[in-house]
Amino acid sequence: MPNPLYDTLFGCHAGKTTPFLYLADGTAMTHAAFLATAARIAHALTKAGLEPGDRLAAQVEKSPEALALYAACVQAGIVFLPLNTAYTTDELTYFIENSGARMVVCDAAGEAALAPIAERLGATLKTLNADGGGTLTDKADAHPEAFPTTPREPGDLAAFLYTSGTTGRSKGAMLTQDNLLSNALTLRDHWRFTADDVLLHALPIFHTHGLFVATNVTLASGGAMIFLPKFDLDQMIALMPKATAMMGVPTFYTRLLEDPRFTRELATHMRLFVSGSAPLLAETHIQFERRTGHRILERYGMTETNMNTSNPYDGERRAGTVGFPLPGVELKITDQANGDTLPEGEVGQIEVRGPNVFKGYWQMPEKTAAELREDGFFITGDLGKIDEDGYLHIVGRNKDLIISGGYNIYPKEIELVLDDQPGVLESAVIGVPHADFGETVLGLIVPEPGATPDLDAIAEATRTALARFKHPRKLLVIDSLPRNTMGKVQKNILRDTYREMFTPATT
Ligand code: MCA
Ligand code: AMP
Repeated sequence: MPNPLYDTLFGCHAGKTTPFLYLADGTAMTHAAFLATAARIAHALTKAGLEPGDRLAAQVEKSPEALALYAACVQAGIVFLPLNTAYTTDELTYFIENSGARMVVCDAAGEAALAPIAERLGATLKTLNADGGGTLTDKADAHPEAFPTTPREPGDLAAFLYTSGTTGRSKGAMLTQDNLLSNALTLRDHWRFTADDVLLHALPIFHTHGLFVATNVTLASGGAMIFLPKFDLDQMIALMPKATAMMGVPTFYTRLLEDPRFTRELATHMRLFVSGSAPLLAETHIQFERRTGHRILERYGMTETNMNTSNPYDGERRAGTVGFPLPGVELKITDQANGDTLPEGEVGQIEVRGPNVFKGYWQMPEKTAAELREDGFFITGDLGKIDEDGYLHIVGRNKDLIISGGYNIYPKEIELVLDDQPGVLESAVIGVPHADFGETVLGLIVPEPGATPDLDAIAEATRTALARFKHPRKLLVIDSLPRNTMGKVQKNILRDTYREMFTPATT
């Protein structure tokens, strides 16, 4: 009985002693060793009582074992729910509760804080540390290195990824086996990945970019990854000559360009640089080509859809655009008012349909209905236009979203915390340009009449409630928020007023 995602990405490498992961300590892990680790973990999961369709929430550091946990879930038919390592206990509680996770895997350092929550919610708690040890893998070592793969249908769920919303409540995007598999195969072919490729992997593996794009594409091609715990400029420079491809958020590219050691020679062995998750400035694209002779290939995707469009591999990679719809993906620009398709060149909302588009938001039928049309088109919330040559330009967002260093931040979530603080009447959180992160978070606070809010105490409250990357880099007290005649806060005016606050970057 088949399990298409496991069979195509993992099972096909059974018995291969080819390198899969090159690690920062100079060692390598073969495909066979990786699969054996995954199989042992799959045994540990099923022994702990997990069944196909159960959710497993993992907040773990990047390591071969963390990746093997993903493979184990796919092999055992368990829905994998990776979580940003920066999330606070408050944030984690929501994800565990909302997803109904039956197992939570965390670093030993987080165990004490999560234990009462896991117990209250009836989830088993296991640990997996950055060095691969922990209660999950210690037990797993005793298990056989083969696991009978659980059969799955293409429409069965493979993963949940949480994405925030304009109301501040995160939504669990349900991704099926086929969503992940179809996209991995399309990207592999489109970007010409083969078993000869070595991908320089410095992205986190708890988001689409690092897990379902970079990793799945490498697995689908039989290639290898230089698997770094995180982006570290010195390591990137030292290891790039051993790689053939890199995928990164724009911050990776601006940081590389700032370093004089990053030269044309360093990139001669590379055949492809891919950028996504946030807009790549045309200026960065041009500077990169001047320095290296390579044109970065920019693509566009979302948690709910994986990848939708890509610049061409062979044709012109056009700066400031995200290219064309991928094979199998339909894309249209529509009128926000009535959903009608707009003529070429006009700006409207971007809608996509294809095998990559998710199944809906977990237990949120109204939110699903609001964004996923009955005919299968997903309303992305991005605004764009298609130029006369067919390239898609993303010109803005129809959603209140900040993207900082490739991480999405929904202002509403932060405003809810700020509004709750003593002396605060109301607040507005905006994204302002930042040289390193692209955008960063600015919090504007309107005090209650006669009150003087304690900004240090407010900053402390955000630290407890929200992951570090969401913290406002600065809090400012202002008299009032600009509003339109409907009473809606005019964030565009605030963004214009404060646009130079962090440029050039000082924080
Ligand atoms: C770290 N910090 C951040 C960010 N990252 N603050 C805001 N935005 C961030 N992205 C905090 C750190 O906790 C630290 O706080 C301070 O900022 C400076 O950290 P630094 O050492 O400079 O950062 P870093 O550790 O080098 O990380 C920067 C990074 C990283 C390499 C850009 O954020 C990263 O790997 N981003 C990739 C995100 C990603 O994979 N996105 C894909 C989502 P303190 O000073 O207090 O300690 S998937 C997606 O969007 C869709 C589907 C798609 O199309 O791909
Ligand atoms: P996420 O919630 O992580 O799925 O983020 C998806 C959002 O990131 C998209 O809706 C876009 O707003 C943005 N995004 C992803 N890739 C690009 C890109 N190449 N250019 C501009 N925005 C992008």
